Amino acid sequence: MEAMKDPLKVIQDNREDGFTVPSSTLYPYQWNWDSGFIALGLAHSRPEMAKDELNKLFEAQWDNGMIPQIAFWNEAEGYFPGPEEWETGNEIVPTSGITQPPVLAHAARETAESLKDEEFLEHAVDKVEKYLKWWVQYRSTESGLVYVRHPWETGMDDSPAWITPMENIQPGEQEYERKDLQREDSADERPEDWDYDRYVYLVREAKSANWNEKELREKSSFLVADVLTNCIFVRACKELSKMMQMKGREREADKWLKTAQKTSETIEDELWSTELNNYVSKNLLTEKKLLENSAAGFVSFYADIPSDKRKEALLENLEENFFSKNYAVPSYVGDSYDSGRYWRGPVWINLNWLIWEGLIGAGESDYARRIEKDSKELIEKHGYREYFDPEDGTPHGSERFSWTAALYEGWLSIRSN
Ligand code: 9WN
Repeated sequence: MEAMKDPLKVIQDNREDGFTVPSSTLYPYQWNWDSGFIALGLAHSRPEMAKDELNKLFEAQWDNGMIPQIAFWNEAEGYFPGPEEWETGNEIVPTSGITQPPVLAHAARETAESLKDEEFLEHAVDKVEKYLKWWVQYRSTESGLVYVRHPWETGMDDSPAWITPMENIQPGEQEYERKDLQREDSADERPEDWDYDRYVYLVREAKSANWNEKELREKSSFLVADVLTNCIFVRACKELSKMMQMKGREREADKWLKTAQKTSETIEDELWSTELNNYVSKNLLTEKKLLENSAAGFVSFYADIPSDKRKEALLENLEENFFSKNYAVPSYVGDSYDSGRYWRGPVWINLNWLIWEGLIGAGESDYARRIEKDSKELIEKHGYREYFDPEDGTPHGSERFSWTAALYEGWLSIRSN
């Protein structure tokens, strides 16, 4: 059985020159938050590998501070949109023109602590600080929420929460060739052409604005304060603050804690849904909440956001709607639920990891244990797959998926209590 094999073997097989591709078949380049999860999973048992992974990602940082969603270090076939579509003009390496949630800050702090490597810590602080400043300068609302301008930036690309904001986009005829449908086993679980037309439209819209964030703040057809990205941003600011403390930079450490605090308070004020007992995202073009019951809301624990009252309501929702399937945690429950379709229901190991970590921090170890147990069982039965059916565990998407293997390795190397 796959899982009886060493998870590190999967990582090694997916390893290129200094970084790991998420999957050698479906995603053959370096992805931002994938590398963050890979480094998080390896930080304890293989910190040198985690360090290489992060250093390579840092190298792709733009002059303005953004760390892109994809760095096209290598030549590969089979992925659309590739560098010729993005044409971002980045000098060091061709990249996409959008980002992903900043998981890398947490991964960098764990790696630095594990390695006790001053040089790496110094470099990581520089890079992460520049990146988080970019979020604050170019991607924040006045009230302190961060926002995304493409569903791919959320990492949960096909979440039902993006249906309403995408309905406002009129993409017209877009010419392009989808390459993700070449694999017959997963083709009918991938986003539909309706979604792809809009994904491509948004890429071309941003390209025609020369990737100018100020201009895109005014004219992007998609502007969403994604709850997941906000929670990961809050945690990232706290992680940067810890790294600054490790360097004795107390005043800056304090400043980043204040940034985290401001965003946390706004998440509390603006993103809570009493109807759903969950935190939700908000469409900034209409100022309306996107009322979908998504596992993203539970990542609030990871950022230590919920007050006691909300914590109780969240746990009730988790127990009633997300623990009621055979395997925790389905990525979404609600009208558009589909147990096998991409981000519309299946269990994803990276989300499970964030929720698990948050619940441990919140002292909810029983809930956390269930998530760890289910995740391990899915992997041990079905291998290092990209996502799993929450009802019967059917594995889906790519095989030998890197973050699944790395986070499994992480669970083997850290105990949950
Ligand atoms: C677009 C690489 C990425 C993940 C995302 C996941 C999927 C890409 C795609 O694969 O997205 O970024 O082409 O579908 O949704 O979370 O980072 O694993």
